[in-house]
Amino acid sequence: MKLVKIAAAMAFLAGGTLALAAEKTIGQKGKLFSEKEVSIKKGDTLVFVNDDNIAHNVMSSTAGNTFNLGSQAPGKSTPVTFDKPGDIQVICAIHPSMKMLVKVAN
Ligand SMILES: [Cu+2]
Repeated sequence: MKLVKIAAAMAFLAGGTLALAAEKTIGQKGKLFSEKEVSIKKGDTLVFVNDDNIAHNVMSSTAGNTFNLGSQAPGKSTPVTFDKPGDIQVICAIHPSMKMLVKVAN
């Protein structure tokens, strides 16, 4: 009886962990990010998909949340997990028109 309860509690915890870390896809069609602003939670992941027909270079130089995906060919997708809260400016190093804000809540 006790073992059954522990197993049930562990299953609940495992499910809860999965639900906490969300994943959202951001496209880059027509030299534009699919969202201008997105609100996520600490530990969530954004998957940057290049659904355009040219290469892009998604990056951020916001202190504490810097990353640089390098040249991303059409059709490629790359996940980025945001571990620190704050407002993060995400840009494309090649196309100045591509900008978005990622708001990471604690
Ligand atoms: Cu670009």
